[in-house]
Amino acid sequence: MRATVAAVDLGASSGRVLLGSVGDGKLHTEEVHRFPNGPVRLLGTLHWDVLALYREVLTGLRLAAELDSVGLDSIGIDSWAVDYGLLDARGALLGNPVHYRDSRTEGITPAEGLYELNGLQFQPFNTMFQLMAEPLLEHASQLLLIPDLLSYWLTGERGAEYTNATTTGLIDVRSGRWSPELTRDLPSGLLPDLRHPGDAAGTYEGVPVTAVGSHDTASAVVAVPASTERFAYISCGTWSLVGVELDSPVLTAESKAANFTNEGGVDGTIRYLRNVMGLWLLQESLRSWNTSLEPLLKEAEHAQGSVFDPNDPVFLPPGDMPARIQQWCGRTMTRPEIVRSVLDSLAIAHRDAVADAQRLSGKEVEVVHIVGGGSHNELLCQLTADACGLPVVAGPAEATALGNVLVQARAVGAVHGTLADLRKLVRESQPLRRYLPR
Ligand code: LFR
Repeated sequence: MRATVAAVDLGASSGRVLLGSVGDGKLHTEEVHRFPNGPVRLLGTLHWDVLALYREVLTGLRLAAELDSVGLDSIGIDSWAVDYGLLDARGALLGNPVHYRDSRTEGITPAEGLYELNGLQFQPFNTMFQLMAEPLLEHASQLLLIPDLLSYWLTGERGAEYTNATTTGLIDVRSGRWSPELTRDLPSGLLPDLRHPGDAAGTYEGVPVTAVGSHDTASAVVAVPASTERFAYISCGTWSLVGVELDSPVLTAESKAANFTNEGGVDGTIRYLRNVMGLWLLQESLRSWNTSLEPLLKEAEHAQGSVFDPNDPVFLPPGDMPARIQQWCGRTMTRPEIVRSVLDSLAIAHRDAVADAQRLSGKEVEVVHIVGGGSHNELLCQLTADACGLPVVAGPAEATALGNVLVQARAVGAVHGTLADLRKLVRESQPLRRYLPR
C-alpha cells in the first residue's frame, strides 16, 4: 500500500507543509508551502500570531490536496512545545497564546521534588510555570497545546498529544499520565484526555487527522537515520536538543543537577536530553545586523572566536544578541568573530551534552547525528565532530517533518515496524553527509 500524507511542521522561525508519499519501502517528500513565523509584541507581552499560523496551515493543506490528485490519506501537526491556548466553556479562544520567550516567568524557581515526579529539566517557560503567571486561568475551561489547538480548529475534536504533553511538567514520568499531584491546583477538566502518536484525532474535510509526535523534537528523533542503537542526536534548529534515546527515565540527583530532561518519545521511548540555546544565537544576531548568514559563515572559518556559555539565561529573550555576546566575552568583536564564537561555543556545549548524556544514562554512543536546519551548517557540523571526537552524520534537515510523515504513514498502514524500520527508510532516501573528527 502507498499513502500520501500532509505534515504540518511549525518552527519558531518558520512553518512548512510537506506532502509525503510512503510505500513499497520508499519515502518521498515535497515541500508545498513555507511561511515565516515570529513573535509579536503586544502591550509589552510577547505573543504568537496563532490565527495567521492557522491560515497558513489551511493554505498549505489546500496546496497539498491540489497536488495530490488521488486524495490525502492523513494530516498530522507538530510544533514547538510548552505553549498553549486557553478555551472558554464554549470552546472559544481566550486571548492570544503567549510566546515562551516572554518575560512573565522570569525569576520563577522550581519546587522541591519536582524532578523526581516529572523528570523534566528546569526551564522557566515550561507550561506549568507559565500557568503560575497566567491571568486568564480562572476563566479557562480547557488548555490545548499549540498543535492540539490547530488540530481542534481543523476537526472540532480535542485531545492532548502525549509527547508534547510531557513538556508541560504536569505528566508523571513513571505512569505517563497527568499527575494528580502536579495538577491538583488547576481547574478540573482543564487538561484534555491524552492521545498517542498514531491515534486518530478527527477529520478535516473528510481526511483523517492523525496524532503524531506533536512535539517537534519527538518527530525529529523518529527521523534520525541511525543504523545502530548506539547513537546520540542533536536536533539543531532554533534550539539544539542534545541527547540519547532510552527505554526508561533517569531521575538521579546527578541527572537533575546536570539539567537533563526525560521527555516522552514516540513508541514509549524516553528522549533523554538537554536544551542547548542553539541557532537562536545566530538568528537573533542576524536580525540585529539585518543581514544573511552565508557570507559571514565563510569569513567565520578563519576568524578567532571566544567561548561563552550559550545556556546563560541572558541569551533567552529576544533583543540585541551581538551586544550580549560581546559583553559576556568581555571584548569587542567583528561580525565574523561573533559568528565564530557562537559556533565554537555551541560545538563545546554539544560535546558536553553528549558526554553527560552517556555518563548519566550509562548508554555509550559511537556516532552523533545532527538533524534539522543546523545540519546544513558545515562549519558547525565539523566543529561538533572535532569537539566530540566522534563521527557526525548530518541530515536530514527536515527531520521533524519526516518523522511526522512516517508516524502517519505507519498509522494508515503504508509502512510497518519499529522506529528502527522507520529510520532505515530515512537513511535510504535522504542525502546525508559524514564529518570525521580532525
Ligand atoms: C524546539 C522546542 C524544544 C523546546 C522549545 C520550546 O523547537 O520544541 O524542544 O524546548 O522548542 O518549546
